[in-house]
Amino acid sequence: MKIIYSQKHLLHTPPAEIFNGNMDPHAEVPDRIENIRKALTKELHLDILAPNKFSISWIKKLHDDKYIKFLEKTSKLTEEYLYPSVFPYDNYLQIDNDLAKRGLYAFDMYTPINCQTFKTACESVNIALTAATVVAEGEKSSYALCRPPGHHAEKAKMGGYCYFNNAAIAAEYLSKHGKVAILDVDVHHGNGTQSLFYDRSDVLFISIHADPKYKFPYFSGTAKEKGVGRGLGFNINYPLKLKTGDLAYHQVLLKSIDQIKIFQPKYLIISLGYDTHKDDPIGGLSLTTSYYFQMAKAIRLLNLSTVFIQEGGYNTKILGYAAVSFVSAFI
Ligand code: Q9C
Ligand code: ZN
Repeated sequence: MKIIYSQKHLLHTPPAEIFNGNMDPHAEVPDRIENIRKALTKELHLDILAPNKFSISWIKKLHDDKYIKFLEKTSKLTEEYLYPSVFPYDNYLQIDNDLAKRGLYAFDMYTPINCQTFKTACESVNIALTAATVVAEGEKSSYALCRPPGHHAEKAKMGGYCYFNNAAIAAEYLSKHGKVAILDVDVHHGNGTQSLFYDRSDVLFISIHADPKYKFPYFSGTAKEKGVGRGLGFNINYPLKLKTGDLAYHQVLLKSIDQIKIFQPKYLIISLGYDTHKDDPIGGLSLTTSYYFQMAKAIRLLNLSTVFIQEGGYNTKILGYAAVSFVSAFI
């Protein structure tokens, strides 16, 4: 398995997320990816590959032009992180005020922008696309150590610590070569990925997550969301009760795997979050470290060309162990 990593993510250091009027310390810290990288290289002796550069046109295939320009322009402004305060609600209006745009292109106050944001978000996409090309060229699997994460990012909105949707862009790239299934096992619903493929039948999206009635992103992730038009039936959500443990989780995973088999994709993308762990500070489910080995083993039995894309996971003490447990089943 090839691991794709770039140290540019170290420049991405959002200081705080604004929750209910409070500045809480930001959970999405550089140590997350550093700990995973160190564990995979030291314990499993896996090689690290640097990402290639890809044209911005790959991001433009799924994200709105004006949103991309806004992010690029705002990223030039300041070292201080900028947060939205006002959320314009008629997005067909011509909005010229930059402060208003901050809220137009965001759905929460957890995802601030500074002079490093555009660069690091683009590099995160480069990592995902490199992992996709490695697999398209014949490698059985690859693991993209993406940061910032991506699965909450929508066509024209950032949120949930995500700016560009790394997994969705990798899926779009691979879908030129064949059908793609995306299995999202981050503890949060992948609202961004869902919305980007909601009307498509060539990309299957399945998400297993903590019930959005109680957990972020709150506004999406119910079992009723099944896709529209040609995409009807190609979007599947499994919201789980809080504190769901290994055994109950595994039943749902096996069901998802059966649905992927029926779809017969050429490629599989796993949006991989270790925030399903029982000791994650924001997650809500109760998986054990050793369960990640079982999870990966079941996924491996599909015998598909597979790209792992790092999403969440916020307990920096367990991330290295969780990643080693997961990846051990794939090598
Ligand atoms: N006050 C990903 O896992 N909500 N994003 C935190 C704590 C934000 C998670 C609430 C969760 C975003 C990629
Ligand atoms: Zn998450």
